[in-house]
Amino acid sequence: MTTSNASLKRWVDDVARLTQPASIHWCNGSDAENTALIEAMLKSGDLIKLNQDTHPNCYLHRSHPSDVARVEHLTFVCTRNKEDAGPNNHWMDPTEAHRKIDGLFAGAMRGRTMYVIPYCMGPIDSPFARCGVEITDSPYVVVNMRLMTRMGDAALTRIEREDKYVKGLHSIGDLDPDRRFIMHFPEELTIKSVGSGYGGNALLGKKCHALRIASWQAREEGWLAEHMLLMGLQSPEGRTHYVAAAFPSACGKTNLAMLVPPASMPGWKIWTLGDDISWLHVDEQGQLRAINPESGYFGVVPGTNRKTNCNAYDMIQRDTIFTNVALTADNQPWWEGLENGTPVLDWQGKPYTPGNGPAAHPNSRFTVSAKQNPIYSTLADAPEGVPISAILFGGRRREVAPLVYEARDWAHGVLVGAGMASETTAAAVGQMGVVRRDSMAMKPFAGYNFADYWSHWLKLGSGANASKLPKIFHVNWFRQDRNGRFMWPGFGENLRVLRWITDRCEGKVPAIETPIGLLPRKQDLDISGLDMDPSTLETLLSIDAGAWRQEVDAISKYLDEYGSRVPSQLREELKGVAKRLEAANAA
Ligand code: SAT
Ligand code: MN
Repeated sequence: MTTSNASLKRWVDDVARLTQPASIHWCNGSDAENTALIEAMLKSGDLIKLNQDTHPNCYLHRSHPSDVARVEHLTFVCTRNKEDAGPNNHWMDPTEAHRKIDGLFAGAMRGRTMYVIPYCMGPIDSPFARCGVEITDSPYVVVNMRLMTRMGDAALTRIEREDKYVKGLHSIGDLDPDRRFIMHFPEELTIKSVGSGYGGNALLGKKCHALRIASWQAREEGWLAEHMLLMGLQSPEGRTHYVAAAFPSACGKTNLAMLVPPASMPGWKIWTLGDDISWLHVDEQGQLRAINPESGYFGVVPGTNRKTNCNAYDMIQRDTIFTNVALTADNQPWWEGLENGTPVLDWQGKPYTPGNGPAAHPNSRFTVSAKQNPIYSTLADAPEGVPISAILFGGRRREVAPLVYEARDWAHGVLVGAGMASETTAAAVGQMGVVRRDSMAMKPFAGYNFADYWSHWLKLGSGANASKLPKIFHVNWFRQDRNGRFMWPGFGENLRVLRWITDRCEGKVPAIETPIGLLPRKQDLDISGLDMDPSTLETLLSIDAGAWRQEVDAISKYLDEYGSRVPSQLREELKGVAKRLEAANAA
């Protein structure tokens, strides 16, 4: 097989000349192709068959022990002008970057098969979808891309029609971290990734395309590519609000998107559209709408069980690829937080000894088709997307950030998103639990200068129909008390907070004006049936003026790092918060 598209054919030929594969395979996305790839990987040891009685069609992949997460320090945005990449990105001159990485690609696929994967991010017939082609020497990448994107013949047909697509070149190379680079050339709509076979480093449709390159394209074309889950909240009266929510990696996006309503909220229904990425557009009526560009989930496994999230738990009992989980004696996947079973082999395949670290890697993952989600929204495939009522920003904050607050308006909401901070997690290599600024949860994913990105957000809001703009909220499920215990139960109980949010969207309840935004009145947040004393709720819904003055100073310093490109409107918004804090202090 090949293609009628001359530029694609030429690129594939060029790559083959550089990387020297033994053969070239054009992926059509069929079941037969998938089965053959899995068979081959079982033979080569790339995949291990899990217990087919308990977990039909489930497989385990163990990645190289040095290759278990995204590598932000090896991820580059290569723009002609360094300022365009901004202080939020590592930068390399594009000519230098191509030279360096092409050197690593030279002969990299010798003796291997080169797979050409045409894919579409978003419903195949959506005007908001965008296509790409990933070339890779990893069959694991192919079977994952088949779950995560609309991959194969239909995508190729669209690519041939449009003649515009993102080019992604990937090779696992020799997996040596010293020869590992994830490089983005947004001006050329090109990605080159070498030396890693893991998740976001290798499945180029995901973070590399749908966030870094797409955020760049989105600014040029007037839309937003965001690190946001997408969900519908249906009230017992049958009204559905769609919400997009940005949280950093491994902060519970998948769980929130698949939330199971608590017993205290009968009649509520949740519909999942996406768990990681949203592409947002203002439509002709000035309404913000969103699609999920992905078609599957690459979710964190540890902690998933019947109690925390039975939807997610049920979904991964079949047709799932597990990466870096542990194994029981009868070959069932095992991870920390699972209620039963005993691990005998850890994520590296070594005999498991308790007390010697976790059995499953903390960033172990499942890959599964979104269609397996029991609460998959029928609108997830709608080409026009869904109208957005509310945007949520949230991080992991032990202190300072209250359970929930509402921004005063769009511009203030942009400040709330820009000032977001969160403790780091196992999703990226590096120290864990350190608070860092993570604007809109896009620190690792914005493909251009954050200062320009904030301007773009502000501009998008001013160009939309103000009465139709979604409200913006900040939430924090992760507040801890003095003894380090979580103060809010999280998981399904988060719906109590989401209900307040939809009440606000419908203008049903008033809110309390504070210097940082609008907070719920205690009586409007239902905590019936929760084992929570009133003082805990008090703390969750109050603001510490001293801590917030420090927060404002920290955000101000953070904005300073971005110099003169920072939009003055954002600084004005921050000054507004500072002034209101002073006024409250004086009163
Ligand atoms: O490895 S991924 O980037 O796909 C997962 C994540 O960090 O969110
Ligand atoms: Mn993510």
